[in-house]
Amino acid sequence: ISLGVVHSHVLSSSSPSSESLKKTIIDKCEAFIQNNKSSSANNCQKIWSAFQQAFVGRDPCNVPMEAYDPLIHTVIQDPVCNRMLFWSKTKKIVHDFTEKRDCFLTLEDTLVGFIMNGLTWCGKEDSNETFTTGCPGWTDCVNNTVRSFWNRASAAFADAACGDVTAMLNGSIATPFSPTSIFATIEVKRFKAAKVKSLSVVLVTKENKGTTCDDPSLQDLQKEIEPKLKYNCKAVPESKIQDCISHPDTACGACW
Ligand code: N1C
Repeated sequence: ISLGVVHSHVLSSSSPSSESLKKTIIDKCEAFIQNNKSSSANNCQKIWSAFQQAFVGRDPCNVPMEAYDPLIHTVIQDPVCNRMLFWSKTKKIVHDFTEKRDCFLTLEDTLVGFIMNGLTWCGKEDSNETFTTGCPGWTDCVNNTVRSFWNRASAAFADAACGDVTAMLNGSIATPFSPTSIFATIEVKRFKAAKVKSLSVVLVTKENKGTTCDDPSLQDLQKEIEPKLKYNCKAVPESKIQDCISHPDTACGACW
């Protein structure tokens, strides 16, 4: 069955002032639902209220990922077996690709991922305000508001994984399977052989230079996954993926 996913990245990417975080989130939520009828069981007001209770009134460096449990449980999201695309250090090319085609779906193509993508937010201890500036950065403290959200949303996305799963990794960096990435620390650990049949790594390389599928970090990845889960890796020149981005009629299966 077709889930009729429309890639709505273009619809909203405005950066909100602090008074309008609520409006930004509700607007993005409603825009997504407009374009993805399979999400229409969701209630954007309820999503906002579950979201804000995770961080309002809290020290922005002390928001554990579990704080977002109520948000994750509020969102209704169908799993899409065989089409889930994970990534690490390849954000731009991955989304340039999924924007053009419906054969793969990243977390940002789901309701929560779409809403929060590109946003910064936090609260303050003993205050009911929300902020979109002056919030701790990604590496300033481990349990920061934004990072904990991505950890929790990524965990839910990986828990829902089923069938053949794809991961696009960066072959132009020293360690394509970076041990500190969300992909390594959260997602890979949650792929369960009972549901996930295989993991296919697409290693994006610059014209057959850089790392190969023999890279030690990819050996580590292979060791990490459950033995019953099939693993394969293919180095694909970035230009080949770029060609697929400029020619959206090319069958997805021919892109790597
Ligand atoms: O740490 P990473 O990559 O391995 O995380 C990527 C991994 C993907 O498979 C996604 O499912 O984790 C999920 N994810 C997002 O969906 C996401 N959207 C935006 C993780 N991080 C995400 N961001 C931002 O990208 C986040 O705010 C942070 O700045 C980067 C992390 O990406 P990475 O290190 O390349």
